[in-house]
Amino acid sequence: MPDFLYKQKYNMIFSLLENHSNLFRNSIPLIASENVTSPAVREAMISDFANRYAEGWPGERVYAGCKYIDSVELECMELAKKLYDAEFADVRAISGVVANLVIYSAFTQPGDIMMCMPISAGGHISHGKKEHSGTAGLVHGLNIEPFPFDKDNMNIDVDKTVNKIKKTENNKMPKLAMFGGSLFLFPHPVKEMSDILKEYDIHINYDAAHVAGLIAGKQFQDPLKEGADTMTMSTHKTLFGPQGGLILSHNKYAENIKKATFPGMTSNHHIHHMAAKAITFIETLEFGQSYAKDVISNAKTLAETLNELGFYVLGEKNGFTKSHQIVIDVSKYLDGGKAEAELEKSNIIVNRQLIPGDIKAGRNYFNPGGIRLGVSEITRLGMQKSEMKQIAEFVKNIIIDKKEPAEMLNKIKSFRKDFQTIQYCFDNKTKAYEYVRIK
Ligand code: DSN
Repeated sequence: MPDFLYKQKYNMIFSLLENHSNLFRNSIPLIASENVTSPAVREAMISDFANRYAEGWPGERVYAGCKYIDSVELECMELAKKLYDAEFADVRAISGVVANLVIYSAFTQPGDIMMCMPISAGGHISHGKKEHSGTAGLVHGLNIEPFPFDKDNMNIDVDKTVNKIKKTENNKMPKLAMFGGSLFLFPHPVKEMSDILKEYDIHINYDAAHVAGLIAGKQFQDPLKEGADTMTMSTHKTLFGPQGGLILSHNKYAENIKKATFPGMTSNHHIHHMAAKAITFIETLEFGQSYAKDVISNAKTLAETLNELGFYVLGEKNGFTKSHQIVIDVSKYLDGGKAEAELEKSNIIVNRQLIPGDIKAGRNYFNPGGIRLGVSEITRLGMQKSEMKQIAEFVKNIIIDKKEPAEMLNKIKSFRKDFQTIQYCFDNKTKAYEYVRIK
């Protein structure tokens, strides 16, 4: 290829990056697993930490040049422990999936059984079985036993789970119970089940990836106090940090976790993201409670309005949601994949969602019955009750009224103009989706 074409490609990549920022500046981002970071978190991510290695534990690194990295990491661990009122924090997992793999490696052997939410009812792929290429089965060789699920309550069925455990033969007893998941409307019954799980020597992990910011903001359950032995999470969903992972636990599990994290699951642990986690923990200690309250109240308003407008919103029996998520069964109008595509034409960004009953109805991940909406990002942009009502109306206009995408796109771009700054942070002079040029 002639050299000048490389420069064209180089420029093209940067234009695509700018186009992406422009798209999100003009969109209503409702992916429940996403959020936007503050300018402070972005600054930490482009620091020189991004170029360094710091394998091991602070003070015991296998490289020189780590004195400032060590100071930040020690601070980061202290902040994580304070935020989650935990005895031990390992801030090195580079994602929620890696954090879960650390738990699998530290507390189970390949061939052991893990009980968790079925993917068809909202379990995460990292909890999945080998046949589905799920991390637990494929990478660590765990066998998966689903928690019985109660569709009306949209939650784990406690009585059926307890019966199931009591009837299980000793050699088939799970070694690990994994709470949490991707579709996560209501707190999971950790408190209700921890005694029985402990009676059978089952390690309890709580995957807080989705609800980490709500737990930190003290507006959701507190898994470690309710009986979880360990808690894993990603750091970029309701917790508005960089993409990354975090593990919290009681002191007695610290050494197992440390070894499984390094050298087990990570070599370098993306030091710039570690620094950005520290900044996120400070922001969350300062602003997390009001943010989490606003997220949950926004989710409730959006769910109630969608319901009033004629949508079948799941979880009605328990008030639709107590988290950042809303799940709608759209199968009366079109499938979840098509709903996702229709909404995207007007810059409303959601994801299709398998919902209970889909597999029996012959649906799969490509054409599930539902869509999932999350309000973490739009709350961080300062949207409140009236905006939730307006967004519900937009969704209705597109899915039920089938209005022209071009007309909707204009309305949505204009609605979006007033929400360009990050809230719940110390410094926000750089706009939320500003493309920052430093080259
Ligand atoms: N798949 C993501 C979710 O949306 O839940 C998390 O990894």
